[in-house]
Amino acid sequence: MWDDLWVNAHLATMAPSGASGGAAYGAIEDGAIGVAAGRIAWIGARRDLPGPADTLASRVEDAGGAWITPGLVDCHTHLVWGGSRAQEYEQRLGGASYEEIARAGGGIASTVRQTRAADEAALFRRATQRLRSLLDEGVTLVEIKSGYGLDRDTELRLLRVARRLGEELPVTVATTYLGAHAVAPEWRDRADGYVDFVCDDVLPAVAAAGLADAVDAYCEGIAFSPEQVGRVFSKARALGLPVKLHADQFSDLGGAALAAAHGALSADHLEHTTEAGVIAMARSGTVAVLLPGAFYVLRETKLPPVDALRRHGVPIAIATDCNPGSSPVESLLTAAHLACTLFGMTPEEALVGVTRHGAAALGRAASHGTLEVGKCADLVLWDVDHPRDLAYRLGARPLVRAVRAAPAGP
Ligand code: DI6
Ligand code: FE
Repeated sequence: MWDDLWVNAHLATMAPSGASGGAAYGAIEDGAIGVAAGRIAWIGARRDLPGPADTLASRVEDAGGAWITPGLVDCHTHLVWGGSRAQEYEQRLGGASYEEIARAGGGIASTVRQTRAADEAALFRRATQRLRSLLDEGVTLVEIKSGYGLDRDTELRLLRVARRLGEELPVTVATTYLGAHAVAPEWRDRADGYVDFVCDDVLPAVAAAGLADAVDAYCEGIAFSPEQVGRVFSKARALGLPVKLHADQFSDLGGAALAAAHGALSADHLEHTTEAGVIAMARSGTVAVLLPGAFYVLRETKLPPVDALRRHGVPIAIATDCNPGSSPVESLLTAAHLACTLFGMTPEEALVGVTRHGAAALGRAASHGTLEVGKCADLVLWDVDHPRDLAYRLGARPLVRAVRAAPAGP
């Protein structure tokens, strides 16, 4: 009756309750998973299977005693860009700050120049290499933002590359249009005009082409004001696109509350978010996406309000923020480890952050992020003693196999 039946495995379902009865990590020791048409049809303890294994499925898969988790979710990346900013890393190590470099025409503007000069094939090739690093660690759902083209044609090119990555590699890609990342060079000193261009020219084209699943913006002193972000968000929502925000990374501009006021899927970074911002996020159901890779690489010291997020019940996701400037991080398990070591999250919180809450940050909680009946059968097999090892070990390669489902329909 099923296509596949996985046995000889321990399951970290990452579901808050359900088949595990609320155990830590949603764990089911000596579990079994039945898969039909790419979705989980049955999950539970092996002893509760409704019959002998070989009568239940066309194929019985022996997991060899592995722990199985849901496919990992990297819910914040900028994977597609041209060129390199390694020399800015050297400048920062020599004492220059990220903001100084940005204000002097480096930073995002430097990657924009290099990205515009790259053709689609070159962009695809380099992004494929980065994406493979993530897939080798069990990522099966990844968000990819544009934002290094800024003009209409290059932004559309980046989003097309992102869509193609999802077609040609075994991963589900959620695309995000991030036109309000920096003021495009041709709009220098005319930020409001650039925001009009984003709203009136690029956003409608992106929406009409079906190239974006969401819209993001960068709210910061070196980027866009809350008022400018509000205009982008209003237009995005009028076009039926959900929004998310780079919020309160270097300063508190009220980004978390702004995101919440627009019903954002997520507000990301949040180092400088106040309790009032956290409360607003709790009310709107906005996920907090913490990005410890950027915090680490920029050697930041102001910690995000993890305790307040916990107290107010805001779901916390963890992502790589893979980008050429602040977070050249191509490992989601490293981000999970850093979330524990730098932000004081528990290994279980970190693993929830790269599964269930990552899926929620992408509006895909119904299909991804946990091992539960009805969800995509994206399964990752790990050679670990316990799921906590995934956040504890740094630089390990414990993946045995990632199995990505390709279910018919949404
Ligand atoms: N995400 C971003 O988009 C910016 N910072 C961040 O954490 C800028 C990334 C860059 O420097 O290219
Ligand atoms: Fe980012």
